[in-house]
Amino acid sequence: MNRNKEIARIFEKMADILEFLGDNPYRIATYRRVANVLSELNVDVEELLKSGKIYHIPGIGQSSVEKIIEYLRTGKISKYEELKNKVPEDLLELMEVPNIGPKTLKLAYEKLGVRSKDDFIRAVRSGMLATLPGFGEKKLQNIMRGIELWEKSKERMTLIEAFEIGQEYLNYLKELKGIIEKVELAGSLRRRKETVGDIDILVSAPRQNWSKIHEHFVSFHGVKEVLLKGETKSSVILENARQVDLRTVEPHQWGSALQYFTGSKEHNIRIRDIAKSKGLKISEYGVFKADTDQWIGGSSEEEVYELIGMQMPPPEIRENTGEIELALEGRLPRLVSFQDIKGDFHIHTNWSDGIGSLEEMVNMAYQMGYEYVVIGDHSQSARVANGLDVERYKKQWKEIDRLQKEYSSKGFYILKGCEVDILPDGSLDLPDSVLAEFDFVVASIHTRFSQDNTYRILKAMENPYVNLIGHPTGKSYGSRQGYILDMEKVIEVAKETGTALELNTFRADLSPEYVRMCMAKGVFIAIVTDAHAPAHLQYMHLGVGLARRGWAVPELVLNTRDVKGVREFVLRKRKLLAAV
Ligand code: DGT
Ligand code: CA
Ligand code: CA
Ligand code: ZN
Repeated sequence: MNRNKEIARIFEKMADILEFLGDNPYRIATYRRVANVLSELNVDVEELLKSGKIYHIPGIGQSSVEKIIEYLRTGKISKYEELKNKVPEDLLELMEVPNIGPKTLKLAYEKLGVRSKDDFIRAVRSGMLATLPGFGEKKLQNIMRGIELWEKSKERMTLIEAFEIGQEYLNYLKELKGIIEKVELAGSLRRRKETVGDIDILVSAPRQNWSKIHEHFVSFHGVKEVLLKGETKSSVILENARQVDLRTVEPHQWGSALQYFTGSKEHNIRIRDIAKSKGLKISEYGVFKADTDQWIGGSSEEEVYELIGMQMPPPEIRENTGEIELALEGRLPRLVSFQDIKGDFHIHTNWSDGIGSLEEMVNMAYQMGYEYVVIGDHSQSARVANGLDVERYKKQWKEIDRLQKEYSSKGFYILKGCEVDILPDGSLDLPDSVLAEFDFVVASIHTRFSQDNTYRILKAMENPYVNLIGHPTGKSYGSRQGYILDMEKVIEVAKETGTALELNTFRADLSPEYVRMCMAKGVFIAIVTDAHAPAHLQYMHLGVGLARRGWAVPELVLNTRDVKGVREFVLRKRKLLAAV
């Protein structure tokens, strides 16, 4: 594993502490230089030590080399441990905040008695800091803003937010046509994790173009702060406090770098071990023979995996949760992909709380390349969402019939559906006689989460007309806690009753673990966008990624069925529960 980054960070920290302590400026500069050199190196520092080349690198002196050796041997640098004890931990953390340097903290420490993060924030807010020389209005504002950004940047963003920033950045980098060769999102965003820490982007290009690329990268319109601008790596914080990292590699390193920076870390650790056991060595720079260091490949990701004798697991399942074993045996399942998706089961129009008209939403679904869409406006008890009563549903059906005439010739179907509320006692917000007239029914809990939700959902599933349980867990991207629910029981009864469970792209509420449970038990999931505007329908791409993280196979994803197959699914349940 490449340790350069970790070691660089420690040297940076040591420099910060020395500066805080008012140490010799020469020594501080030395540490900062080592940190810079290390993070810029495109060779593993362990390699440099082995070959002795480290002694020839300008900027890294003898005593720094000794510290590096110590770190590689013991995982610690004693000088750093010693220095850390001289500064309150809180202040050490604050030094990482943009616009707050060790010098500022030193002043605050000495003149105002600031000993903790809270002390410092108080000193800023109360105007105490402003009494010190050199702290004008502008500087104080920057410090406050720095704290806010820093606190926010410690939160993870939702996949949707990360994806939108990532796409915008990709398009921006693609303006460098002829200068860059390939560009791709990496890290947890490429793995479609439901929350993303920072956004990682990888670019391949001939080395002579790199500085131009990094210059362009840090000049993106939304950049608030450039954390690092180097030859191989740059890092920025955007106005919205999100961090984006860029790496540049040479074209022949593309595959191994993409493999490395996609992660997950747990997956990569296993991959390295497997390579080792075959006398190979994998790094972001390629696949090498372990004994001779001869480069044997890595220009494509497929090649990396092929060279160590395994199938390439899709990025979404690279979590070391069983994919490696199956890939070694050549038995990875085929996961659902966007091309398999024939429709969306849960979208809203401006008849309830959507902002798109029926026509606009249907048109967008058609543009997605689907064969059908289910209109799923809220039922009457959802008053804040302008839910529909029976009269209005009937009116809407007329509209749908009219619109269907236009779309029939295009082979596109608009299915009459609803998102019916599951009431506190588990009954539904519409009578069976009305539910029976819908083509497809989604039932969801929207209120009174303190009730027995397992009971409510089981009861809803026992209704012959309910085909899909909407956002079954009530959770939202890890931010809103789900309600208390016995999911195993829900999955069991879904199977018994022929009901599907929803993977809702707007909330990412069905976790990969639950999707895997559904797959294991033979329970259908439906990937839905819960779109409230036409543009939301495109989140199906992310929904498919979330489903793939749960190893969803096309056979158990309801959206892969054509309209006939969907009608069969509906009819099967009605027959099963003796409603026809
Ligand atoms: P995040 O940003 O917290 O959502 O998660 P990731 O997976 O995007 O992690 P990040 O941004 O720290 O690094 C991106 C990828 O680079 C990560 O998935 C694997 C690789 N990587 C980065 N640093 C290390 C490391 O120290 N060891 C290993 N094995 N891999 C690393
Ligand atoms: Ca990341
Ligand atoms: Ca990163
Ligand atoms: Zn909904």
